[in-house]
Amino acid sequence: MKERNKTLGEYIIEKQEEFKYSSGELSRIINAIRLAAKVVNYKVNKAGLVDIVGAAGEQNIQGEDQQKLDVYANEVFIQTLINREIVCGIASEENDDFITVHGKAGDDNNKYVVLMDPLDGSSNIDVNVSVGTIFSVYRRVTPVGTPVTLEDFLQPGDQQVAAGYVIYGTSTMLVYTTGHGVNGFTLNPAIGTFYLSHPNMQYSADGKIYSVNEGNYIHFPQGVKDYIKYCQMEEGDRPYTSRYIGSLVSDFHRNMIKGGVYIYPTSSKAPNGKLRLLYECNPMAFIAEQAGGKASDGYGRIMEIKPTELHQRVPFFCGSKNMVAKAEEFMAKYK
Ligand code: P6P
Repeated sequence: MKERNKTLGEYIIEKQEEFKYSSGELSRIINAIRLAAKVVNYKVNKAGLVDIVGAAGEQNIQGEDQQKLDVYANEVFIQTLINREIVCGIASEENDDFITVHGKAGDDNNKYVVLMDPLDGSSNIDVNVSVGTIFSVYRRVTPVGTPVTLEDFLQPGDQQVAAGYVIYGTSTMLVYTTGHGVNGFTLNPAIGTFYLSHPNMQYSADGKIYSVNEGNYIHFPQGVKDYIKYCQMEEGDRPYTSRYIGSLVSDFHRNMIKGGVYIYPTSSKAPNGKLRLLYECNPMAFIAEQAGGKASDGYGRIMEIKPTELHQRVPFFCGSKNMVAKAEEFMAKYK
């Protein structure tokens, strides 16, 4: 079968033996995410038609208004994963604490934990801008058969066994890695099937797009200010183009296809940055590195950071490796 016409289901079966600890459970996690993505996609695409947009009136641990779709997507992904009897624990941006998942027999024999941002960029929903789901998968580190603990979630990003995102955009795509490269699957909504449309996705070493919210410029560290001015300078292949959607998944996805760098730095308003290490930066970093890109906190590799809290925030520089390296050069001057 031609590579590009392969369905996600066929691809998962074909690559089964490549999955670390190939016991079939990781495949079942990807399959669960595939199903949940289709269910959420249906709702996201209808958002403008039914009374599901607009804040749910509550706030999540981040102190952000919960859009109704946030709540809905969170419930769909959590329930789908629980129903598949494959994970022992789930952490979500929308939940203050992690969820312990017991098997049907009340056992804790499942070996994986999933961390996710069920609907990232949800503030864009009301203005019809693409949003995304981000997920990260680890093998538990505490003994199988015992209740999952916080330790199972606070693992460095380089321990991930799988990571990916769903982008609900002009088309809906599932892009993921299990440590053997990055592949993108596009949903054919007419039949509800994901097809391999972007095999072996790669970040170019260089690019001409920088993505940062320049409205915060005066609050940025001097190294970031210097890098932005470097991007704007008339020299060589510069000035670069500034593109910022305000949706991490969308900016990341465009930069992976076209070449570019995404930066969410610390600022006087966000002393640790805004993005969360466990379910935004680490999964996107895993994908970036698997695609030949680079992911840094401005000084060192994101995936080597030892997490201390479930919802901790870190500064995030991610994309074409030479662009991230250049930004790190500017940051190093003021370390
Ligand atoms: P700002 C969405 O809330 C998000 O977490 C990312 O998806 C996005 O890149 C960023 O925050 C946008 O934040 O402060 O620039 O609006």
